[in-house]
Amino acid sequence: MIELFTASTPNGIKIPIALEELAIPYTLRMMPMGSPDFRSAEFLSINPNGKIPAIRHHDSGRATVTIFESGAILLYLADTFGGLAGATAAARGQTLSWLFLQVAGLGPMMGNAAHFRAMKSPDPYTIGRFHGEAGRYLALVEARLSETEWLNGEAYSIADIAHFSWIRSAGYAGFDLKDFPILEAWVQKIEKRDATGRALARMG
Ligand SMILES: N[C@@H](CCC(=O)N[C@@H](CS)C(=O)NCC(=O)O)C(=O)O
Repeated sequence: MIELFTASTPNGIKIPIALEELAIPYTLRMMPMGSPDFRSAEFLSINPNGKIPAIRHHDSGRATVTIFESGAILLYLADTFGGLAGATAAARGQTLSWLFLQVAGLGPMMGNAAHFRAMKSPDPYTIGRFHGEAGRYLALVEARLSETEWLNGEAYSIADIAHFSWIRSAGYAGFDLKDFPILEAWVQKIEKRDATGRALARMG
């Protein structure tokens, strides 16, 4: 059984989507932003960085496994339960490349673009820097998806799940997906997947 500590945020929804795709049973421990649970001794023992998502995997007969960082959790689930990481070496390489690009690049840039845009007196340089970089990443993913249906070039994977979770919320960072028609169609396609629907419904 997987115990998932999460919230309805772009990083937080990645994990239930992957769990539903892989048909892995899980219990939800919802942690609304600002909750004191983020600083609890129990949660810090799972993620010393005090951020969601994080998981505890209770596997009968084996030591309990704890994992934090959304990219690490996605990879753990794919490797442990099999699937969503590319069936060939080439596709796995592309899955890892696009997954790491999301967690280290597109995610932080979009998060900062949204954060600084929401300030009372936004600083034009800061906005330009983060909005510009986030837009560059969106264009990069759009260009990739103009060549291949899914990011790893083979099949739907944890790389698509990681990007989808952020790109569907691009409006918060000041983008309109109408300006990225290929991304918009790809987001709609992922939203229509049964597993995505079940995950988003459970997250509330
Ligand atoms: N690099 C981390 C980022 C995690 C993260 O920033 N989580 C946010 C929500 S999306 C959070 O827990 N914020 C609460 C806080 O910082 O107190 C990942 O990919 O898991």
